[in-house]
This record gives sequence, structure tokens and C-alpha cells, in this order.
Amino acid sequence: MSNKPFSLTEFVLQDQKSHQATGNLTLLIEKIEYTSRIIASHIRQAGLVDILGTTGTKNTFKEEVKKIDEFSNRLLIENLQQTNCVNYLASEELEKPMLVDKNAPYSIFFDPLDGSANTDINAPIGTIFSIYHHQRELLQKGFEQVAAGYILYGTSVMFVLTTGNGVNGFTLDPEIGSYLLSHPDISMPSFGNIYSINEGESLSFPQKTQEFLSFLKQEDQATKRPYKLRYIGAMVADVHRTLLKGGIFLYPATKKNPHGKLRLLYEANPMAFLITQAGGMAVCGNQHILDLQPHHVHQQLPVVLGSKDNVELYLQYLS
Ligand code: P6P
Repeated sequence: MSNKPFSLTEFVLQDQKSHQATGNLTLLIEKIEYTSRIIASHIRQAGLVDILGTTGTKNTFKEEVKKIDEFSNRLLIENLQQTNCVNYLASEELEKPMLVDKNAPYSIFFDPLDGSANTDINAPIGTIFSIYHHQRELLQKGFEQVAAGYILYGTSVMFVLTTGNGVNGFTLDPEIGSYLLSHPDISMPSFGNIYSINEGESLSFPQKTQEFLSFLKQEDQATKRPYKLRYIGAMVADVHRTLLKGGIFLYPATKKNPHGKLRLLYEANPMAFLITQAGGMAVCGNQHILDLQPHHVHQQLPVVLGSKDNVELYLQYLS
């Protein structure tokens, strides 16, 4: 294999050829890639330019909208509109889906800047996207996704993508302004002794979840317990670590979020597609997340995802 760096652009073009595709999906992914580089550049300077702080408005979830959220959301919408490939687009920051072009082939759901509260403390945040062939019914099951991915704005900027043939990770080389293939064909470890959850809410978790967590904390070398707890508070970062290191990430129903906090269309489904493509599992209760029929664009749900062995152990506890 040549040691010539392989860019995201070359990858999606090659992927397009192998699908005898029309190039629309390539254009869509390229536009997301381009927008992410602008967002990354602004985040890097967040402390220096007036982009921290809030807009004074609240989103659908009554969460403070940060300036960087609004900036990222507006930029993604403007750039996606220019592709002529987007039928509907839906964003965490938009109350309702937006019709862009009723004749265009794809619909896209995204969280423009997930975990943006971490910006103030220079901790990782991310952009998550999920792409479907547009059908009469806008809300389709997760397994219908054509492509999904995230951009992790961390110590380096990474673009992690699946188009249904495995998962590949690209790292931004700021010197040349291109994402280069750094994590080819990502395959999740089948087991990891890391669990990731907001322990602060543990007293309001469902009983079975509390029992499962207690089990993970008991000493037993044969099953590598107690597990380590790692929680960054931004789904993209917690899922990225789980994808690479293995283990289990959980956001259960809580007293504050009785239906779960994470959103199905633009957080759980794209992450479930990636995790599943990398050999892991993603469930809501004992159902695969990708099998769920969405009913509302901002639908929330409890999420458990990670290495196959870890999620199967959780499901045993559940039953
Ligand atoms: P908590 C960020 O606000 C987010 O939507 C996800 O990125 C993250 O996993 C979760 O919420 C964190 O929620 O309640 O632990 O702060």
C-alpha cells in the first residue's frame, strides 16, 4: 500500500465509483467536510473572538442556545442549501424540519454542535449528521440511513464516517486543510472495561440499570471488574472513545428526562449506524435503535451502546 496520504475527498470519490453513484452524496459529504473545517477554525479561537456565551434564546429543549451553536447551525444550513442535493433538513436547533428542495434526493438530520457547553472549558465537542434517501415519509428507521458520521473537535479534529461499508476515521491536517485517512476500517474491540454514564443521576436510573452499574463496580479480575468510569459529557467524545477502546456508553431514562435525553434522529441513529458498522451494538431497552420507527423529529430515547459483549451483558441484566 502506498504511503501517499489518502484524503476524505479521495475516499468519498472512490466510494462513489464503487456505488456507481451520481455524485450527489459525495457533494453532500464534501459540503459537511468543508463546513466542519470552518467550525473547527472558529472553535479553536473561541476564547479570543466573541463566539462564547449565549444568544439569549432557547431551543426546543429549553436549552440555552450558545452563539457557537447558532453560528454552526446557520453555516451548515446555508452550505447544505447550496448543494441542490437536500430535500428536507432537520437540526436540533430548528423547531421544525426545513424543506429546501422538493426534488432533491437526500434528507439530512444533524446536531450542529453537540455538547457545546464544553466549549467554555476547552473540552471536546462535535457535529453529528445522518443522511437518508428522501422518501414520502421524512422520518425513516435508522437502518435506512445512507451515510452517517461525526466530526470530533478535540485535541485533533476527526471526521468519522460510514456509508454502509464499515467505518473510517480521517484526521484534519491543519497545514494543508484536508482530512487524511488516519483510522482505516475501524473495528470495535468486542469487550472493554470502561463504562460511560452521568453517575450524578444514578439514583433516578431504572432499578435494573442501577443493579447493572453496581455489578460493574464489584471486584472480579476474571471479568476485569471494577470497570473504569470515563465521562466527557459530549456524546461525540464519549462514543468516539467507546468506538476505539471498547466498553459501554449509557444514557438511561432519568427523573429529569423520563424518556431519555438523547435524540433519536440526529444523535442515537447516526451513532448506532457507526457503532453497528464497526461491530458493536446500540439498543433502547431490548430493541436495536436502528429498528425503531421515529414518530417525531426531536424524539428522545434511552440509549445503551458499545462493544458487543458489554451490551449483551447489559441485556442479560435487563432480562
Ligand atoms: P448530561 C450534550 O448536552 C448531550 O446532548 C450529549 O452530547 C451528552 O452525551 C449528554 O447531553 C450529556 O448530558 O445530562 O450528562 O450533561
